[in-house]
Formats: sequence, C-alpha cells, structure tokens
Amino acid sequence: MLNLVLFGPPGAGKGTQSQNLIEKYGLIHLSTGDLLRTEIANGTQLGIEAKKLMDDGKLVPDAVVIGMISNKLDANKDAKGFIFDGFPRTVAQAEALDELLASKQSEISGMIALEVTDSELEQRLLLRGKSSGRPDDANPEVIRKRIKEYNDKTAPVAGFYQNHNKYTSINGIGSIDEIFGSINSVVAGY
Ligand code: B4P
Repeated sequence: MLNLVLFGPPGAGKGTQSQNLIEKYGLIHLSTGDLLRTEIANGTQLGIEAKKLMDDGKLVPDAVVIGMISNKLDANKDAKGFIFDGFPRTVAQAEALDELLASKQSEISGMIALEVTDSELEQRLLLRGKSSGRPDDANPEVIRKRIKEYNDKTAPVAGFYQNHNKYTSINGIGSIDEIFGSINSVVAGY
C-alpha cells in the first residue's frame, strides 16, 4: 500500500499536488480541510463548531479530525493507498494515524514536505481568496494567524516523521509540473 503524507504550511500546494497524485497513482484523497468544509456546507453540528475555528485561522480539535479520518479509512477498505492532505497537523494526530494504520496492518510510506516562503504563501492565499469564497483566505490577518498556528503546532510533525526516517522536503516554489516532478522522484524511492 502507498500511503503518502503531503505536508506544508497553508497554501503550500498540498491540495493542488494531491489532484496530480490521485490521477497518477489511483490513491484515495483524504483532505481534512475538504472534509471539514463539507460538514460546514451540510450545516452539521460539527461543521458549525469547526467553522468558528477555521474562520479564525485556528486548528479544529484533534479528536474531531482523527474521528473523520478513522471513518474514511473504514469506508475505503479496498483502497490501493491514501494521500493524507492537511493531516496530520499535530503530533497527537500523527501518533493516532500510526495507530489507525497499524490496526489495518499498514503504515505511512513517507511524508513529503513542500517548502514555501511566508510571503509566497500569503500571496497565493490572497489570490485564491478572490475567487474561492473561503473566509480564511480573504483576510491577511487570518492568513498570518494560520501561518503562526502552523509554526506553533504543525511544524513539529516534521520532526516526528524525521525520527522515523520517513521525511523528505522539496522546493514548493516553481511551476505545478516542476513540483509534481520532484514529488514523483521521491515516490519512486518508496
Ligand atoms: P486546508 O484545507 O488543509 O488548506 P490549506 O492549508 O489552506 O491549503 P493547501 O496547502 O492545500 O493549498 P492549495 O494546494 O490549495 O486547511 C484549512 C483549515 O482547515 C485549517 O486552517 C484548519 O482550520 C482546518 N483543518 C484542516 N485540517 C485540519 C487538521 N488536520 N487538524 C485541525 N484543523 C484542520 O494551494 C493554495 C493556493 O496556491 C491555490 O490557489 C493554488 O492554486 C495555488 N498554488 C498551488 N501550487 C502553486 C504553485 N506551484 N505556484 C503558484 N501557486 C500555486
């Protein structure tokens, strides 16, 4: 099974590159951001609570996202593998993911981290905010909060995978095709 974690700060291109990976490798895409936005669109209690946090650039509680991922793994028992996009975002989520996969006799193949400067992230998200309708993309203050939340809570997840010799970082600035080429070179080594 090929199980990839795509990692990087908000706007690094995780969602964009996931689309390329789905086509090439036939993996199931699990984006916690997309799953949360679906809950919001459906007006569920989970969505109402998540929206307040997301609109303020904060992370949603670990138990909520771990539960969503667990359900999706159970619902896709015959998958060739998964792309985890935007998950895990805390060390507690990384530990929970290892346990969930181990209970299915599986494991993470590797984490690929997209390196992008803060100024580029801000530009990309503001540009997307003009058309996406995402409240968390429209406001420079919220974008800076998301980047701070990433540095405080999510960046340590890289160390978790480094300790397990499952971490590779690549340059996330360049054309989408160039970056996809770098990702493919890493995946070829798994
Ligand atoms: P996410 O939905 O995961 O979104 P993201 O980090 O903003 O974006 P991503 O890196 O996927 O960027 P994309 O490819 O779209 O998270 C949103 C919120 O949900 C979080 O803030 C949090 O509140 C909550 N959440 C999600 N998961 C959670 C978890 N596990 N735990 C707790 N809370 C969670 O690219 C961005 C833009 O850049 C696009 O417009 C794209 O076209 C452009 N772009 C991409 N590649 C480019 C390139 N090479 N050059 C130029 N532009 C590029």
